[in-house]
Amino acid sequence: MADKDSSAYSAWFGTGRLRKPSFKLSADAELSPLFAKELSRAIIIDDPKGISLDLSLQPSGSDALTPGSYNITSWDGRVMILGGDYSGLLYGVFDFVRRLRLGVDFLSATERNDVTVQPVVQHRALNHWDNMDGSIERGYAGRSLFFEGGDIVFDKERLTDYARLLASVGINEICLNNVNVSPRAALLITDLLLPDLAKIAGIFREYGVRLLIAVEFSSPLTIGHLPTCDPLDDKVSEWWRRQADVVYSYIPDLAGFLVKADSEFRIGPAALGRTQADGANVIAGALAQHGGVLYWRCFVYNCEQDWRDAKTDRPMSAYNHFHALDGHFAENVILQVKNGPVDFQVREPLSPLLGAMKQTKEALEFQIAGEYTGHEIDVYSDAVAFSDVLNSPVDENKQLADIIGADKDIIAVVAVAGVGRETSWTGHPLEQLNLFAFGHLAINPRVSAAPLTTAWARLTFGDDKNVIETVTNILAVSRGAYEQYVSPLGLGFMVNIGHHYGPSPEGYEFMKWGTYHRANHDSVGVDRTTKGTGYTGQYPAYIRDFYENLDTCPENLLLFFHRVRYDYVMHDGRTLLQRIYDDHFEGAEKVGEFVEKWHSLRGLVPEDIFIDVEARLKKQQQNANEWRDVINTYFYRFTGIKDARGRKIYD
Ligand code: GCW
Repeated sequence: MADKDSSAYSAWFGTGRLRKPSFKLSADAELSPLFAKELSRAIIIDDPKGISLDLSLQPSGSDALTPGSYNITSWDGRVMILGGDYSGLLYGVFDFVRRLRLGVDFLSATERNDVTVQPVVQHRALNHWDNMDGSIERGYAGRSLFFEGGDIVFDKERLTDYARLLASVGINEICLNNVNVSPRAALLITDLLLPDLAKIAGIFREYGVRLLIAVEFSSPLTIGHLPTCDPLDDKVSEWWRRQADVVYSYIPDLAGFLVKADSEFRIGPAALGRTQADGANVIAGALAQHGGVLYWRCFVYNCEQDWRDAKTDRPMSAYNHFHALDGHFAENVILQVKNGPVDFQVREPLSPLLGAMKQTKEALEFQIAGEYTGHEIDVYSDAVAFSDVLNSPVDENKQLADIIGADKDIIAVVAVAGVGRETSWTGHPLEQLNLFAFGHLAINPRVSAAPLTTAWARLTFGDDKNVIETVTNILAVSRGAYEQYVSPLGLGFMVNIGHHYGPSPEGYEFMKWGTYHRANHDSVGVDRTTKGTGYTGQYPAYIRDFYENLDTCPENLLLFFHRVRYDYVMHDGRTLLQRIYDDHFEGAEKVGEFVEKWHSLRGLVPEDIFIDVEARLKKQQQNANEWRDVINTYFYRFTGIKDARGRKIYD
C-alpha cells in the first residue's frame, strides 16, 4: 500500500493528503499559514463561510501568552484566536478547526468560549530512526520520508503535509536520522549534505518545527580525521565548535544534536575512560554558542552480559551510569531517558532515573514505532500506554506527569516516530491515534486516553455513533489485550530474536542482551528487591517499598519485580500459572472480538481503510493464537499442570 494516494485516509490534521499548506476551515474558506504569519498573532473570524480579518485590532491579551500558547475566544458570533507567537497562533487555528469539527458552536451569539492552552513542555520532539539508504530501523510504515539511496529526498509536497500534520498536534522538534548514525549520515553535519538538509529545515520551519541532527560521537576521528575523539582533548572540542558553526550557518534555528553513545556497540566517552558528562559537555559546549541543546541518550548498558551472571541486572544500568553525575552536565544538556528501565516493553515500571537528577535536565523518551508492540500489525493504543506511564507514581504524592514542565525535572518529551512513506503515515490506519495522542500528551500530560481516542476517531471517521463506538472500543481494549497474550504480569522479552515480533519464550534467555525471565520448573520472574538484584533500591523509599511489598506491587508488574512460584495465589485467588493461562486465552479471544467488531463496519468506513484494517486484524489473530499456544505450552511443559477450565493446551 506504499505511496497510494487516497483521500479516504481523511485525517485529523486536514482532509487526507492536502497538497496546499492551508487550513481548511470550510468549503470556501482557506487560510494560508503565511498569511497567518503576516498577521502574526491574531485572527478574527466572523462569518461561518469565510474569514474576515480585522487588522486594526490590537490583541492586548496576547502579550500574556507564552510561546506556543494560544487563546480562542468567541463572543457575539465572532471568534478571535490569539497566539503567544507564530507557533501559538498556528496551534490555535488547528485547535479551532478541531473544535469546530467536534461540534463546538463558535458562532452562536449566546455561547461564549474562552480557552487558553499553554504547552506544559517547551521541547516536544520526534526521533525518526531513518537510515540514509531509505530503510527505517524498527519502522513498519514503509520507507523513509527523508532519505533514499544515501541521499536526502526532497519531496516538497509530502514533507509539507508531514510538517503540517506535526504542527497540528504541537510537535515542534524533529530528528530525521537514526540515532545509530551510519558513516554516510555522519556527514549530515558537513557542507556535503547540509544544503539539502537546510531545504528540509525550511519546510518544517513554516510549521514551527525545528530540526535536530543525530550525530556520531566518534566524528572528530572519522570525519574530522583527528587522531582521537577524546572529549577532553582541545582539538576535539575545537572541531565540534567549528562543525557547529558550519551547521548553524545553514540552519540557524537548529534545535540541537542528539547522541547515542556507549550503547549497543557505538563508541562513547566510556570507551576512552571519560564520563558521560565529559562526552556530553564537549558537544553541548559547541551548540551553546548557537542556542542549541544536546539530547544525550541514557540507553547505556552492557549488551554483552553473561546469562549465568545473576547479579548484573540490565534495568539498573542507566541509573548506575548517570545518577552520580548529577550536577556535572552543561546547562544545555538534556538527558534522554526511555520511559522504562529495559527497552520499550509493553509494561515496565518507570525508569528510576526519571526525576532522580535534581540538577540535570531530562527528556522522557517514548516509542510510537511498534517494535515490541505489534509492528503495526497488531492494533495497540499508545494513548492508553503513555497515559499509564504518565500516571505512574514517582513518590508518595506525585506521579510522573507532575514532574514534567518547563521548570521541572523533565523539560522535554520525545517519541521514536514510527512514521513512513505509507499513505496512512503510521502503517496501521488506527495507529494514527498514537501520533495524535503523543502530541496532545506532550502539550498536556494530564489529558486522559479516552477523550483523546474519541476525538481522534471522530476527526478521522466522522460522527456515526456505531463507527465511533466500535473504533474507540477496539482502541481502548487493544493495549490490554496485547499485554495479555504477549506479556502479562510484567513478563517481558519472550519475543523472537532480532525483529521482536511473535513468541520465542527462550529467544533471549541465554543471550548476552541481559533480558532474562529465568523460568524453571517451579518459578518465574526476577527478584529485583533489595534482597535480590537490588534494583528497587534505585527508587525513593516509598516507591521501593511499594514495589517490594507483594500486597502493593501492581500485579501487572509482579514478575518484573519478584520471582514467584507457579502456585503463588494472586489477589483474586487464582494461581499464578492459571492467571498466565487465562491471560493468554483471553487476550487471543479479545482479538477475535476485534475482528468481528471491525467486520460490522463494512460500508460505514472508507473501503480502503476497511480492507487494510481487516487484513491486519486477521494477521493479528494468527499472532495472538501463536502467542497463546506457545506460551501456554511452554509453562505447561514445565509444570505438567493443566488449565483449570480444560481449554486446549498443546503437549
Ligand atoms: O530497542 C533497541 C532497538 C534498537 C534501537 C535501540 C535504541 C536505534 O532494538 O533498534 O536502536 O533500542 O533505542 O537505541
